[in-house]
Amino acid sequence: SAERSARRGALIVVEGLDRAGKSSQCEMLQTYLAERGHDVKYIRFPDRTTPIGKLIDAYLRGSADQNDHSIHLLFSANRWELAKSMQRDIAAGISIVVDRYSYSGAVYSAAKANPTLSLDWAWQPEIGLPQPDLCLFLNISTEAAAQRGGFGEERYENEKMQTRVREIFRALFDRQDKVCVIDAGRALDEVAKDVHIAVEKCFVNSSRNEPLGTLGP
Ligand code: FDM
Ligand code: MG
Repeated sequence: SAERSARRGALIVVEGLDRAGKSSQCEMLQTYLAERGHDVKYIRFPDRTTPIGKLIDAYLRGSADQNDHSIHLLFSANRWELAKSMQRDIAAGISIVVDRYSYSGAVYSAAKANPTLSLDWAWQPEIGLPQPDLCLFLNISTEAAAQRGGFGEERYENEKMQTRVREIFRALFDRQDKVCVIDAGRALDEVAKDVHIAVEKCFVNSSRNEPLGTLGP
């Protein structure tokens, strides 16, 4: 209806540890929404295709080194360079499913335990970015994640880092609203069912009658 097409899209973020099934759930969610007549895009951070993204990719693969603060700001800049196009899409009625966002950005950097890179410091450059309507946190134990095919080759893919990331995700999500924690240690379709329920709730939420917000402190 005219009323529906006048509505802005929703910004839905999927977060979690490595091996939590984020990418699978994002793809399934994109299909689910498209089948229900929504215009929907799926994007992921880091977006390794931009010039900044290529620096991040080299860092993650271990072919380049970066200072902790500098790589942190590049991850954030990688979101800022896409912020305008995300806002445009949302205003045009397109919903976006985002695989990792500012939460990963702050948490992975803070997990390095660099004394001058606190979670608070790490969050600052995210302030002002588009505010998700919903953040789905796919929660999985470190052990269960490790059982799912073990760790990969990239930086951060080790047990020590993952355990810290897990703790800091919890601390961050304690103080964020619009977060839905989902038990991701189950079969894909069971997890997907809970994802769909949370997204349906978000879609009927009246906050979508207001413009897309921005992340606050
Ligand atoms: N990561 C991801 C960060 O450290 N900061 C960020 O801002 C983002 C978006 O990059 F270890 C980390 C998380 C992960 C790595 O992510 C690559 P993918 O989803 O595995 O490609
Ligand atoms: Mg990974």
